[in-house]
Amino acid sequence: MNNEKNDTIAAISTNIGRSGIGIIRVSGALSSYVAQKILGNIPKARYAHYSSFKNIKGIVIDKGIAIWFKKPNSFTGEDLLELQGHGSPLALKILLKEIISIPNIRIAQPGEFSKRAFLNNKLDLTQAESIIDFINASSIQEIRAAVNSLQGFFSNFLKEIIHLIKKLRINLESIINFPEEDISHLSDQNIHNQINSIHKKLINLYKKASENHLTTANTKIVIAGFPNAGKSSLFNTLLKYEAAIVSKISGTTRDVLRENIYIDEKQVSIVDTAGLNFLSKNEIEKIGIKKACNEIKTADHIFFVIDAYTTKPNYQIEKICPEFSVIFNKVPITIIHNKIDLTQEKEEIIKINNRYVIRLSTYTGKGIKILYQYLKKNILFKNTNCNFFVRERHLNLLKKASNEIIKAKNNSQYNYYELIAEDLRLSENLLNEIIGKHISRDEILTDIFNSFCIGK
Ligand SMILES: Nc1nc2c(ncn2[C@@H]2O[C@H](COP(=O)(O)OP(=O)(O)O)[C@@H](O)[C@H]2O)c(=O)[nH]1
Ligand SMILES: [Mg+2]
Repeated sequence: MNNEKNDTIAAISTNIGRSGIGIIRVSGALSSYVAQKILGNIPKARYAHYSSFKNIKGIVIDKGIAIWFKKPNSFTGEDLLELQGHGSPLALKILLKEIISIPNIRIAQPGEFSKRAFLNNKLDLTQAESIIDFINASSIQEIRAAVNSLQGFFSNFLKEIIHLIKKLRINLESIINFPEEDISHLSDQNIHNQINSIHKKLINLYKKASENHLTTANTKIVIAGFPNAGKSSLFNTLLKYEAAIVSKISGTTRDVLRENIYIDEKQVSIVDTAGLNFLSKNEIEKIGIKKACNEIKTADHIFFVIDAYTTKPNYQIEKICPEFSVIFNKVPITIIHNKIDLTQEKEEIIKINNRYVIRLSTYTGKGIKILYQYLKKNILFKNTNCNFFVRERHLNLLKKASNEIIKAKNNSQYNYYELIAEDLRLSENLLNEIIGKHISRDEILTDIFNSFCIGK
């Protein structure tokens, strides 16, 4: 992204396409000059003015509402002019062309309005990120989470922990710098306890954040299992059409099939895979199994399908599938005990060995309702009061900050005050990086704001 922070920028902020209204935003020191040129005056701040939008020659291009925001009381914190014209893509482009023909005014980069809002302390970084999450939200839950993040839910948790770390650091600095002074220093036990309590808070936040990450991200469910268990039948059932070939012939599904479905407006990616026939000698089948393994490794959740008729009710899939025991410990699994029409078992959901097992039949449809309910309640919307929007970047930094606190905890056992202070300082910096404090590295900001659309 451009470093020219002082440029005045302009962009069409609404979707390009025919619509009722189209908005152009101009932000920066020359916005007032743009207002003079296009409207003939600088409108009273924060009032809606019905005006003519004219080109440099004084010819009217459009008529609409102009709103003038005087800095710092604007979205970007700069002087900002908003022109709400008719939603004609052509008229908007002509108007924008007029604006950027004024010297020192250029088209905004993607996300540059939000970046300026962040740089001018109008938003912290998690709040700025939540704007794009809000725009991209694919479910009501995600909208709620993004709004909460925008209101500062996540950053408030972080700020509380940062405050505790800072307070403790100040105390430690006083012990390090004035050990002999007659000041009442914290006891070693107290230091240890405070670090413990900070660590607990960080772990809780990380846990909450990871849950939110899963509930808000596009969840990928991989259907896996042995050949002929009914994986493709389940895939088709969830898709509500015959996308995958179903047959009695073992090894029918060779390639990975991937489709998106919507459940209560939340997008879920469903993946059908080849049966895990590890003894296969067939080269193509072997490639399919390798592909299946890659999908399993990157799943948010696995539906492991078992043929109730041929497979004994042995739900310890780690034992029947030792190749995957490591992955199965990491990715949550639900056992789909399929073909109950053949075994006369009843449709139900039970918990065996701490894992849910759903007995159903893709053939008769029995138990499918239970599966949907489970999917919604336990996988997609398990945290319905989903507090905030979490990104991979946040989770990584939280994890790193937590690791520094663990080091501080260890060092506190030996009263290594200097080392503890340093660990705390690093942890504090990492947490600050989440909310964007002390971020000076332009690439990070560029990465983040580049995912925005132009005009935002
Ligand atoms: N009786 C019965 N047969 C099923 C059921 N689900 C799948 N099948 C049959 O099992 C065979 C294998 O199904 P398929 O979905 O291709 O299994 P995959 O190899 O795991 O993908 C096919 O003949 C299906 O018709 C079920 O619930 N009941
Ligand atoms: Mg199949």
